[in-house]
Amino acid sequence: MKRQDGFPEDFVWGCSTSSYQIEGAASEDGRGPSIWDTFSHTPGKVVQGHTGDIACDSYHRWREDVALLKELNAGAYRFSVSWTRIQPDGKGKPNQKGLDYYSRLVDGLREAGIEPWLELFHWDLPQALEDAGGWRNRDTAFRFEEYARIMYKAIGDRVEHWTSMNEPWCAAFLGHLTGEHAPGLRDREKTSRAVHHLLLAHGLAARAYREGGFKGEYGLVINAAKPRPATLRPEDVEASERASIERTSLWLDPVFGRGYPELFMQHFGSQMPIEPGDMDIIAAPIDFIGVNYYNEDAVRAALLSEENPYGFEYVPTWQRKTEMGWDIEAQGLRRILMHIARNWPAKVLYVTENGAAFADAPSPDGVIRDYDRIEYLREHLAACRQVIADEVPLKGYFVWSLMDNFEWSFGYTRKFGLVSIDHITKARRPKLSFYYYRDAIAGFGL
Ligand code: IFM
Repeated sequence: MKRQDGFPEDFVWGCSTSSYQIEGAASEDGRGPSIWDTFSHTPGKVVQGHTGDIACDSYHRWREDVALLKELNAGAYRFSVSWTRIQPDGKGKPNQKGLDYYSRLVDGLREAGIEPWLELFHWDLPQALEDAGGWRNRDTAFRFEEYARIMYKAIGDRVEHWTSMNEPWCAAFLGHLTGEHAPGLRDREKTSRAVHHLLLAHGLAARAYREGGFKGEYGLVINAAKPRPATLRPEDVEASERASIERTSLWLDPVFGRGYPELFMQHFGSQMPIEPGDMDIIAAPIDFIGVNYYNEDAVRAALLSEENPYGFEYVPTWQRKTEMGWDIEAQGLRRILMHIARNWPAKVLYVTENGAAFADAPSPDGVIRDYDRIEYLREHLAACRQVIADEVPLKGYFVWSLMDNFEWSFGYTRKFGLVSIDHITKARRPKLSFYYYRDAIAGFGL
């Protein structure tokens, strides 16, 4: 059944956040340090020395967050678990206080009629595991499985939507190749090792979920991208395909049992620590792909070389940009969803993140009139409606983010929220986009 605005009645309307970005309470109730605690406390890594020590204080104020979601009439809340609240050293006996926190949150959401969408890993790897080699070390994948099993056992009866991890591309490439993210390394071979072990961890955790006999939906969330070709000349069209490998097929091909993309293997295969049986584990069946989409780039063909193994370069574009410097191109969302639906046999797709950072200056009356964000959301929701009409199995949409939060190496200087946070009092204040999204959920947004 379709609503008047063209969205199916059972479309999932949600908001997303992640543990390190919102929780704070960094050393409370037995939580151990993660790589993001270390990274943010390292001078020069995060703008203005910001850290997630207090963040939005959601660890204490989660009831307020749930009340906001209820006011929106959101159907789902996608949040991540801080691994070091559960296992402060990344292994062994679980910390009951950490489990209790997520158990209370899950119960609070369900009482408010909001489905919890739980994500096991959103980049905050236990520092103790990093000290033992992090994602470069095969053992980390098995530690992840152990942690996943703890979570399934503790709240698998009350959470019906699980994702193993968020944007493993960022954990691998920003963390190990460009050094912009924790652990801040710059090494191609370490990146390749991280890619394989992240995927192995995903597969082990997905398999463990099935073995546990749980009936919920299980998925992987990626920040898929396929830059459009600058022109329709065949060489640019081919360059656009190659430009999408590391963000898209590198993750989806192995998860759908096709092994790693050939071109990636030609260049980096010798660095991939693949052991017999790994590819079968990675291909454990999943129910959905979560797609995080913010922007689309454009590329043209360039000479293939060791420095440019995929033979493409970015070209200037005309689109307006957000405060991240990212182009605003809602048709890019339609294109990436179509691309995935055509090329991988996913039963269901969700847009698990979409949103925009803007400066959001409050008016003298204190109201944040974030019409730029409203326009962004409206255009991207229209693109979702379009792909649904084109029979892409898109079943839900989550705004990034419910509230302004710790935007990684940008600290609190980039604001994506529907709700602003007073960083002294931690008071929450809805922006106009909050009310826009409430209308969109009710069917009046387009
Ligand atoms: O804040 C991040 C989030 O943690 C992962 N996806 C992109 C968002 C905006 O940069």
